[in-house]
Amino acid sequence: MGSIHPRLTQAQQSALCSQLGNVSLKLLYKASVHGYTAAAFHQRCDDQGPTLSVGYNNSGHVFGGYTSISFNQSGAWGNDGMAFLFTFNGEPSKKIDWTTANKGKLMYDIETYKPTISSVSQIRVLLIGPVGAGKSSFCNSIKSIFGGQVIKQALTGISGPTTTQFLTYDIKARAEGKPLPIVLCDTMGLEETTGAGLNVDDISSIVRGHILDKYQFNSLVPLQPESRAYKKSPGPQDKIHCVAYVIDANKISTMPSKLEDKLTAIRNKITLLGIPQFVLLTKVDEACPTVAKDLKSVYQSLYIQTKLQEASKRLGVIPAHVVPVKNYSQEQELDQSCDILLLSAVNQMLPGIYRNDSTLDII
Ligand SMILES: Nc1nc2c(ncn2[C@@H]2O[C@H](COP(=O)(O)OP(=O)(O)OP(=O)(O)O)[C@@H](O)[C@H]2O)c(=O)[nH]1
Ligand SMILES: [Mg+2]
Repeated sequence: MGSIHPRLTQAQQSALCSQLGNVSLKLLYKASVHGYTAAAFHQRCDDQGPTLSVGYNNSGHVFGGYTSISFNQSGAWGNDGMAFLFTFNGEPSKKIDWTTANKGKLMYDIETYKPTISSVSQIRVLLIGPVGAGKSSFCNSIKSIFGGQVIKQALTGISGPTTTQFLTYDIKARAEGKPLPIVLCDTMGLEETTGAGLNVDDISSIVRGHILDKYQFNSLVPLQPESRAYKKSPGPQDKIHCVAYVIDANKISTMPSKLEDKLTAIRNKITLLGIPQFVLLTKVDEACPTVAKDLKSVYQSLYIQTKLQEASKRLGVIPAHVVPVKNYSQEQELDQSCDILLLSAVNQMLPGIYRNDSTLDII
């Protein structure tokens, strides 16, 4: 269209194109140039095939819709199974430094992190989420980064091994072989059906430090205080200091309501205990082909952005605490971008613990 250009940035255009398949965009109508009238709009946009409409407001929000059928003036309703709405919020997309130097810094920051809770040398992060979301893979991934090679300690798999025990992972920093000040606690996956998967009542016991490492979960009956496996007087080091909900980016929109109810019940308990909560949005590579090709585009992907927003709403966790990750799954070798995204996620959880320190005493 000569020298008339859309206001959409290149990144926003690529994000939209990544949802539409192999297409190129052509500007048909720009209200500020062609006139803010329905007649001017229809003159340029009718019968043009699939169309994207984009609006901009003064707060920097960009929003719009896609229709696969042409605009026309027949006045009749149209049916379009391909139509969708989208928004970009006004904040600039998060910038990550993807350099080797930053990877080193992120690792150093984690290794040297000092928990501010008295008598606690290691922060315990509890991973909770539906079956197959990537909890065990996240433990393996963080272990791999600090071990300098892909490690598969925790058993993972879609139809294969599923976690049935409470498993805590001490992670050694390669340099000195010292355990990191963060312990990842893996759990059994949540399931939609009542009486299947992790029993929600076990979560309070885990969080309060009553459940020991390697405890075999029973979906039907939560661990009872009379049981020998129940730690009667846990210390501050046994308690959970941070909760991360591990959610598959591909499944957030279709999450069954019963599963969402379980997550809401869990969140309400954790919130009452004053424990900081995060969401790790996994499998961003499977969710968006652009991200699969280049993980560095993760914060530019419109699709991932909408999934992050959706996860924040459904889980009731503030947007700043919802972070995208790609775990190691089939890979044989470490990848710097993958490491940096995972390390950024861990780093983001650490200062949160510091801010909420004062409320931890009431657990
Ligand atoms: N592509 C991709 N695959 C992933 C990612 N995270 C996990 N996976 C794969 O998803 C499957 C399930 O991962 P797990 O780590 O076993 O999931 P989980 O949450 O521990 O599952 P349960 O123990 O059954 O609750 C495995 O095949 C992983 O390789 C990811 O970020 N990207
Ligand atoms: Mg698992």
